[in-house]
Amino acid sequence: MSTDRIAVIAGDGIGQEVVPAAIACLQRVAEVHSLSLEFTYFEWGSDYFGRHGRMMPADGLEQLAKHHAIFLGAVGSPQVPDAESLWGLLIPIRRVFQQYINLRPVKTLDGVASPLAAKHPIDLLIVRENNEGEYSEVGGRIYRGLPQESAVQETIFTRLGVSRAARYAAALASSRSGRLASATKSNGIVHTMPFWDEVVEETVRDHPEVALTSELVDALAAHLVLRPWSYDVIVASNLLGDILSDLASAVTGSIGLAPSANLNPERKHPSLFEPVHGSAPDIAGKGIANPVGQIWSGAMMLEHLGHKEAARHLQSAFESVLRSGGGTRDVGGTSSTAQFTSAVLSSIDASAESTARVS
Ligand code: GGG
Repeated sequence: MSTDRIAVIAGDGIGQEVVPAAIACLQRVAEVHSLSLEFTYFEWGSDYFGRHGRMMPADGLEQLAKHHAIFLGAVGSPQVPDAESLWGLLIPIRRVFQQYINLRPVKTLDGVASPLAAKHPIDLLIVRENNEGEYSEVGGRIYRGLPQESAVQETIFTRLGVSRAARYAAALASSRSGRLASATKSNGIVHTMPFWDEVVEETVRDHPEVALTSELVDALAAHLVLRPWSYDVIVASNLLGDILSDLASAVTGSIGLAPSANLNPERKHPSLFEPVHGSAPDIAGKGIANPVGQIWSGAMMLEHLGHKEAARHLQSAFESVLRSGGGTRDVGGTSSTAQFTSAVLSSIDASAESTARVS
C-alpha cells in the first residue's frame, strides 16, 4: 500500500475548526478503504505572521513540495492586512506549484434550501484561471498621503495562461453536456478582455463538439441568480471566477458548502484543496462553522489522488447527513460543527457496514 503524504495548513479563523472536522472524516474513510494517508501539520497563517512577520517560513514552499497534496483551511485575519495574508501564503503556493486551474463545483444538495426559488437542480463547474489575470503584482502607489496620491494595478493575461484554462474547461464541457460559457467584460475592459475572448474562442475551436457562449459578466451574474440550472461549465478569469463562484454557491444555499481544487493538471507539483469560503472571523471560535466545503474539498483530494471509491463514499456520507436535515445553521439546520462531523462519521460507518453485509 503506498502512502499519500498530505500537507495540512488549517490557517486562520474557522479553518482551525473545519480542517480537523474534515480530517476526521478523511481518516475514517481511509480506514474503511484501506488507504494510507499521512497528514503533516504546518501551523502557518496569521498567528505565525504575528510571531515571525511572515505567513510561512522562507523554505515553506520547499517543505510543501515534498507532499502529494496540500489541504488548506482559510487565510485572513483582522490583525493582518489582507494583501499580506493572501500574497504571503496562498498565492505563492498557487503560482510556484503551477496550480493554474481552480475548479469549483456548484451543486444543489438535498436538504439544503436555496434562498431563491430554484426550479431545477443546479450542477455546474466553474473553471477559474488561477495564476494570472487581475491578481497581479504589476502596479504600485505613488504620492502616498498627498492630494495627487495614485494607485495603478495592471491585469496580465498571457496566451499560455488563458489558453490552458480554456482547454481544460473545454475538455470538461466535452465530457459533460458540451455547453461552455466564458465570462467576459469586453465592452468596458477594452484590451485584456477582448484578448481573453479571442484566445478562448481560438482554443475551443479544437473542440467542435463544445458550444461556446461568451457572456458579459454582469449579465452572467444575473442569469446565475435567475436560471443557474441552465449552466454546465463556466470558464472565467481569476477575479471574475472568484466572484461568480461565491455567488453561485450562495444560490445553492450557503458559501459554506463550496469546495475547490487548485490543480496542477500535469501533476508535476502538489495540488491544493480548500473550501471557497474564507476565515469568517465573525463566527470563528463559536463551533458553528459549516464543514461541508472542507469535507467536499477532501473528497476532491481523494479523487485527485486516485481513490475514486473513497471519494464517492465520503461525498455520499455528507450528502446523506444534509438530506436528513442534519446541517449546520447556515443551511437551516441546528447542528454544531462537531455534531455535523459526528453524523458524517456515523454515516460513513453505516454505509461501510451495509456494503460489507451485501458483499
Ligand atoms: N479557503 C481559502 C481562503 O481563505 N480563501 C479566502 C480568499 O479570500 N481567497 C482568495 C482567493 O481565492 O482568491
